[in-house]
Amino acid sequence: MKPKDVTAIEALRSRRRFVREAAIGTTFVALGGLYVFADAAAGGDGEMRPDGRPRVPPGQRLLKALKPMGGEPGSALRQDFRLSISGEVEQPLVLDFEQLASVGVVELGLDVHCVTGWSVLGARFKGVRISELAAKARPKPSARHVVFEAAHGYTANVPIREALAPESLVAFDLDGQPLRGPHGAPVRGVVPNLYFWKSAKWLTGIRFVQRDEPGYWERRGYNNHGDPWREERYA
Ligand SMILES: Nc1nc2c(c(=O)[nH]1)N[C@H]1C(S)=C(S)[C@@H](COP(=O)(O)O)O[C@H]1N2
Ligand SMILES: [Mo]
Repeated sequence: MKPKDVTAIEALRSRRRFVREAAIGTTFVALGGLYVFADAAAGGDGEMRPDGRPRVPPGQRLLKALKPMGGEPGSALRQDFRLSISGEVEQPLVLDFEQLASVGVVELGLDVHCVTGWSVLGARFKGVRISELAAKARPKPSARHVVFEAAHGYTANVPIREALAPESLVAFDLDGQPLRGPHGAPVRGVVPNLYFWKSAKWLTGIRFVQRDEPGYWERRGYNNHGDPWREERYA
């Protein structure tokens, strides 16, 4: 290979590295809303998170893509979708898909950790921050927990602080495509800092409550909180 080609390849390599690094934390405005592409959990391909915890929690192995884990699906049609925001809020809301998608869309690279032992790093979810929805509904000071409600009575409870973390989303696209049916189409919760059962698929509601209400799996032997770094797997 001629030295010139080697130089070109080196330039390409460093360009790629630059693009990869530049993508982290970059904010850019796109049609109709704010799009942020950021690797919220880690800052790229590092082994530690900004909070000092390892990127891969103990006892987890990596998969390339989400594995469909089942559950009883709701309608996958965006036109059928309604999201109610209820409970301890000043302004209860019901949003259809269009109204949801007009709130302020972000795209985040998020790590998900399933209690059964698999993790996916940097799954690219597009959606709306739950904190943005809360800003519209205005939780009362009495609100301490959030209950995610889904089709056929599935629920998952999350402490309000974790539900309103900047990386907690209501998501409708995954890796550049509309969410597929088995992953909760048209809209699912994504609470990446807790085990994935907290991320309700076929989402229908977000209810703010004063007293904690163990959800579907939490009443069936899963840990009430579900922190992957503490291995809060089962009760
Ligand atoms: N509505 C609903 N949401 C759900 C579930 C379910 O059964 N019903 N299962 C949970 C569990 S246990 C996991 S691990 C994840 C799996 O999401 P995935 O199928 O997209 O991988 O969804 C969570 N959300
Ligand atoms: Mo799960």
